[in-house]
Amino acid sequence: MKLNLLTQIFIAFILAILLGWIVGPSIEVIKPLGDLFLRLIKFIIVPLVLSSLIIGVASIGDVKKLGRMGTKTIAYYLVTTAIAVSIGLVLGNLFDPGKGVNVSGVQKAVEVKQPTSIVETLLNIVPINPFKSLVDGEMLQIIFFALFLGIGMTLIGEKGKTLYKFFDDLAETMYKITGIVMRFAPIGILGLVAPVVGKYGLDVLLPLSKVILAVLIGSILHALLVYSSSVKFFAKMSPLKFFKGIAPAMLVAFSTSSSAGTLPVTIKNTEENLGVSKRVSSFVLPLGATINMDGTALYQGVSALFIAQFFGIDLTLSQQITIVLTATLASIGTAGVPGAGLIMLTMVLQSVNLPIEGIGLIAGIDRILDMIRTTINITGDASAAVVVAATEGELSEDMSVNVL
Ligand code: DAS
Repeated sequence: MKLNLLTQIFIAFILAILLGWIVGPSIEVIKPLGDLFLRLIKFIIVPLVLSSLIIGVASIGDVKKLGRMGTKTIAYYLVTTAIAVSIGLVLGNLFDPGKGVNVSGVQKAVEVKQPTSIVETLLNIVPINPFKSLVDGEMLQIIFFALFLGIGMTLIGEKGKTLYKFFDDLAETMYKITGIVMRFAPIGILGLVAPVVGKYGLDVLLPLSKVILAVLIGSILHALLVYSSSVKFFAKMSPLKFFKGIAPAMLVAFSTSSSAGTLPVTIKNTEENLGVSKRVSSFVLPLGATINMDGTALYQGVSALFIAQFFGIDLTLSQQITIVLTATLASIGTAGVPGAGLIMLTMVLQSVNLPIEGIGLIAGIDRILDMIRTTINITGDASAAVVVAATEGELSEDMSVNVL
């Protein structure tokens, strides 16, 4: 009996948890399988995002409609991210994760790279040399380049046809390659998840279990409250159909901790399972994978309170409002790669004068937190694609849920 790919991925996921738990740290030996899968999905990201976003923009064919879609997309991203960090702060206040933590159980402070300031992050979006941006995989600059190339092609009309055909064929080719790469997902997920489970014993997880719990419960609440109501209200879509349709991408995001790496699957799921048109998915999703990080913002709300409580610092309401603003803006500059949120947490802590060495307290379990927040990040992107498609009349109804 041939199992469909979603079932294979799910079985691989359960197997990985069992293997990691039974075998323990020595399961590390299969980690290269996970690294190979991560490399395969990173190898397709740049040509996929570039070609799909150019076609996404050019196929809109109307700069006014593009402006409207862009406004809706950015507004949705900022509002949902602000809600996410607020939920994180509420749960951080309710759970008091930083009170009475046993220091011996947590990792010593680690050297965390200084993040760029918000102004630099926004300025950095404009590429000085777009070809260098492609080579370096600078996603925000690639998106900027693709947006303007798409707009330019729209403005030159007929003359842009050849270029349009080239990028359209490239996008189609990249989708096909994505399908081939995703056949390797079950093995890759085994190699990604089992070593993580094997590495984190209870001695590391227990002292910080309240942090993990607060992020997990906050993430589930955010998904159930915000995404369910968004797809229901704007698209008349049943939340069950939404979550079932995006489940494969959620599993890949959880396993890879990379929104960018999951992007090919997020695009496939939103088009094939949720009925989002290619030009909406090609526009909304590459943007979201880079600038929309609800899970990360929520995690930063919880972590800021955890660190404040650990050091016995009381955060005033205005300081917590500052955290909402900083985390929302910081999520724009957070790259869709593993561990990016931990680096941006520095900016959030600095905004309210919290000791940044507190980051070392959670660095030890950041991989676990990253799996959870990345899953929410891509689910938020998919909900945005459904909302924008529905409000632009580009959501087809009769979609059975295909599995990858
Ligand atoms: N892992 C990042 C992502 O891919 C999120 C983060 O590190 O916060 O979305």
